[in-house]
Amino acid sequence: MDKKLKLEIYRKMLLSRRLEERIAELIKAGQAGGFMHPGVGQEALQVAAIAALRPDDYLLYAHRGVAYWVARGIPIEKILCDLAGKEGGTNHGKGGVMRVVYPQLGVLGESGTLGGCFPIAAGAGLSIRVKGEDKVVLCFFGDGTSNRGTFHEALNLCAVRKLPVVFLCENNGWAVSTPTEKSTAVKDIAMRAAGYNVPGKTVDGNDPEAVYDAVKEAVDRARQGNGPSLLEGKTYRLWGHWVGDPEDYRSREEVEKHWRSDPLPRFEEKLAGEKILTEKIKAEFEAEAMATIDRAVEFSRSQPHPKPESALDDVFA
Ligand SMILES: Cc1ncc(C[n+]2csc(CCOP(=O)(O)OP(=O)(O)O)c2C)c(N)n1
Repeated sequence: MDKKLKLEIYRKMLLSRRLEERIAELIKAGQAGGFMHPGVGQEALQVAAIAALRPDDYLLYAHRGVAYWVARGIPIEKILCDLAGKEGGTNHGKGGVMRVVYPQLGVLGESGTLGGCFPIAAGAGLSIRVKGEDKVVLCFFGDGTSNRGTFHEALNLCAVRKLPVVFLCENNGWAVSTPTEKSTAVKDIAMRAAGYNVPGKTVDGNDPEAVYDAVKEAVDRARQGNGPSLLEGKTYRLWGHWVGDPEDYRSREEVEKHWRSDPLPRFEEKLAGEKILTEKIKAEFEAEAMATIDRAVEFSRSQPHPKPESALDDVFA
C-alpha cells in the first residue's frame, strides 16, 4: 500500500466508526428503525478488502456494519435514508438498512437469509464468465454463515468452473451467542479451502495491510482466470450482535481484552509512527466525518417516507 491508500483506508475506517456511533444514538433515541448489526471492530477487514477491488467489480457484503458501503463510496445520506425508511435511500426506503443495493458500484446487496449470498456470488461469477468480462466478485460472510450448505455448494461450483469469486470470511468468534468452536469443526475457516482445491489463507483481520495484500492477491488471481479463493480475517465484534444486545453470553473481560486490539487506534498509531498521519490530518478527517454525518442526518430527516401506492414498484416477479 502506498501512503495515499493507507490514509484513504484510515479515513474510511474513521468515518465508518463515527457513522455507526451516530446510528446507534439515533436508534436508541427512537429516531431510526430497522435492525442494525454493528460492525465496530471489523472496519479494517471491510475497508481494506474493498480497497483491493476495481470500481466495476461486484460486492456482496455481510450483514454487519456500515464500513462496506462507506468503503465502496455509497453516499452517506442514502445509507441514513435506508435506515430511516425514507425515499432517498438506495432501496427507496422499503428495505431498511440490511437491503442497501447500489448497482452503479457493483453492490449487489446481501441476503437476510444468511447463506443466500453464496449462490448469488457464484451466479455473478458465472455471468462474468458468460459475458467474457474480467470483473471479480468479492463475497463477505460470517464464520457462522460458513456452516450453511450453500457455502459448500457455491465454493465447489466456483472451483470446478474456475469462476472469479473471492470468498472472504469475517471470523469474529461469535454467531449471535454461539462461539465459533461450538458450531464449527475446523479451527480456521480457510482450512476448508483444501476440500475444494482452492487457495485458502487466514490473516489478522484487524491489520488493514495484511488484509489488503491477501485480497489483492486473490482478486488478481481471479481476474487472470485462475478461479476462486477462500480467505479469512480473524477479528472480533466489539459491540453486541445488535444495538441493544444485553451480551449476557460473553464475559466483560473477553470483550475488554479485544478492545485492546481495536483496529482503529492500532492503525492510527502505525501511520503516526510512519509519519503518514499527523495530528492535523487526523483532526481534519474527524471534522470532515462529523460534518458529512450531520449533513446526511439532516437530509434523511427532510426526506418523505415512500408512498403506500409505490409498494409494488420494483417488484419484478
Ligand atoms: C438462515 C439464517 N439463519 C439464522 C439467521 C439469524 N441470524 C442473523 S445473524 C446470525 C449470526 C450469524 O453469525 P456469523 O455468520 O458468524 O456472522 P456475525 O453475526 O457474527 O457477523 C444469525 C444466526 C438468519 N438471518 N438466517
